Amino acid sequence: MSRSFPPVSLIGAPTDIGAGHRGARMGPDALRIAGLGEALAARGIDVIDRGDLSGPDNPWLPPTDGYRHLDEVVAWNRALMDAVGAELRAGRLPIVLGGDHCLGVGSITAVARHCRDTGKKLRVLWLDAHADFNTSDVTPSGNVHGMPVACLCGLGPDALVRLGGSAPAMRPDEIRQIGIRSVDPEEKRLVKDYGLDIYDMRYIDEVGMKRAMEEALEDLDDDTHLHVSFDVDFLDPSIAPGVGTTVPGGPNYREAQLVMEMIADTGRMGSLDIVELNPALDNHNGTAELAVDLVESLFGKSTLMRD
Ligand code: HAR
Ligand code: MN
Ligand code: MN
Ligand code: MN
Repeated sequence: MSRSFPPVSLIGAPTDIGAGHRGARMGPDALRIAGLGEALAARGIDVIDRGDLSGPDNPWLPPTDGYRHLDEVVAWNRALMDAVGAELRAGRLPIVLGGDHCLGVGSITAVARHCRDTGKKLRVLWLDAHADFNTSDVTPSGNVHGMPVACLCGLGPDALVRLGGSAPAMRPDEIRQIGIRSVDPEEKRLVKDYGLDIYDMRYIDEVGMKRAMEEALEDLDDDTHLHVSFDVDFLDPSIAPGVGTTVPGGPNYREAQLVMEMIADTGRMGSLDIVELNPALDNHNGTAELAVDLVESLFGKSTLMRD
């Protein structure tokens, strides 16, 4: 193996508190059953499974003031921020097993703080069908999994925006979004106002995934901590049906593999979220198995003999 990876810690966050469908709470076990830990260990990586965090149940209530379950979302994200921060301080690479994408707030707030404490630059790669840049004023659903990027950039409820103390956790120029193909009308205006760097499917169709990824990964240096937030609905639903909010027209199997291989080639990935997997909607755990296959590529498994 030509690359070496830091020791990895798996952190389960079994909740669907920010989602519009129940079932993502089963994501951590589905990824374990699909062999995530064993697959990484087989690549020579030191893996510890820290087990699951605990947090409030999903009360399944309608939105209040534009948010569903905001207090519960905050509780889960606080627990996750603490767990991710502890792994980073110990020199380990945390892999968050979600859970829905509201968890990106806690995970990335911890990563951003770690970067500030260690003098590193932050680059977030957000692999998703959605921009996740809604606010309580414009959300069509009240589901907080549609809001984490806005919260991280300082636009959202104080309890999430200030989760890590200093706010905002990151600047819009620290994130690149790949695979986007569903943005709500008012959300479009917000992502333009904030100047988000979005490689949407139209752009990927036009220039190809290779060039889109080269641009998204530009200017990484030895001092950059790369965080990958992998929303499984990034993938085309024909290969990944086990998610709550499928959107047609996503990356196919080879395009997704190329994304992961190009990230691995940077050697800079320092943390990872795997979110939105919903085993209740999956077919024989196939989407979880695909996610594990892609994560193996993120950790250097190449389909060609390039090592
Ligand atoms: N944009 C829609 C909303 O805010 C759907 C958001 C779906 N988000 C996720 N994560 N599945 O990307 O309600
Ligand atoms: Mn998402
Ligand atoms: Mn999504
Ligand atoms: Mn680090």
